[in-house]
Amino acid sequence: MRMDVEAAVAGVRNGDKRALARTLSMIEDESAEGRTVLDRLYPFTGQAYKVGITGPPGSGKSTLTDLLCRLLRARGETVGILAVDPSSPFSGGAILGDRIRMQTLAGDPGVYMRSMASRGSLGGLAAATQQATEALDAFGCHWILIETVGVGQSEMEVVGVADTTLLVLVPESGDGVQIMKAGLMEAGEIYVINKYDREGGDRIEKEIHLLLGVLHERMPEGAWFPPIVPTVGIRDEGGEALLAAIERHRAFLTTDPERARGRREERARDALRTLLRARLLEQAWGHLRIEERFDQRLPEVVRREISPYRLVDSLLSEVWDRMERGAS
Ligand SMILES: Nc1nc2c(ncn2[C@@H]2O[C@H](COP(=O)(O)OP(=O)(O)OP(=O)(O)O)[C@@H](O)[C@H]2O)c(=O)[nH]1
Ligand SMILES: [Mg+2]
Repeated sequence: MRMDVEAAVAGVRNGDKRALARTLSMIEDESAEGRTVLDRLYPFTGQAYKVGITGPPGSGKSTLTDLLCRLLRARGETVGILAVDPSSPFSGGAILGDRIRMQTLAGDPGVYMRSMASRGSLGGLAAATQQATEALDAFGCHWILIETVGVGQSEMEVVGVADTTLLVLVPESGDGVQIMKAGLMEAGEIYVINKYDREGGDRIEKEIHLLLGVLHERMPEGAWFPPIVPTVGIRDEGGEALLAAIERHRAFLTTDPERARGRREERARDALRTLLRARLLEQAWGHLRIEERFDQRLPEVVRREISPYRLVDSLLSEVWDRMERGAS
């Protein structure tokens, strides 16, 4: 085991894609080796810039990820791509399709691509994504693009790992009120209206602009005003403008030292909290066999012999008891 860890650390540092793949698998498996590798790699992280790409299914996230990747490669930058699917415990058809479509990129030594699915993991996909970006960072990727399908809470947590988040909408995403209701508005630092070749792009652009104006008024002085970038992903249109918007946001975050420091702190706090939460759940649920006890005692609740509130208290005290005993 020890050897595995050493080999993985050295391999990742030396740009060996096989070692990186092995490390990412360890992370997905939530293994102790994976954490040791990450611990050793940590001093070499902090260089990559992370961009989250989220939005409703089929809005063009993969198309734009691919486009951004090609533009970055043309500048000589290296790119890591994580395709994350919170909704499915398996790598879904869409991601698989993307993989085939993106094979042109896969042959490029400056690109590393990986899809990640939740596998029903309690530890949380956000934590696994966070860790995966750290491995890619230590591997030397200049940019990490994190594509996530969907727009729910877990997707937001996944893209929360990113420095800049793109919210990809399309003319069919509905009117402003629908977008508001879907909880989409607070999500992005950059709004992309993809499929601008279709009817209604200018309409949705105006509505989003108005909504952003209203939201911005409630923000503190000097807050970032999210730009709206129209794109036609399938025709490679708008990619440069999108990259320029990302660079502007990056500059916004990094040029003011005070803001940059605050941001780093916030990031570290988020990362720690995500990890801690994931580990707590994993330990309580997994190692301490709470699930077995849960199943054993469920019938008591069904028969109304005990209330769920009392049962939860009782299960938790069992967990703490066992943890204490395990620790001593
Ligand atoms: N008309 C039009 N079609 C586009 C555009 N961009 C992407 N598409 C098409 O829209 C479909 C979905 O694109 P993807 O990039 O796979 O979308 P996605 O958001 O990654 O999809 P999921 O990962 O399944 O949620 C594909 O058939 C694309 O060819 C665009 O600008 N205009
Ligand atoms: Mg996709």
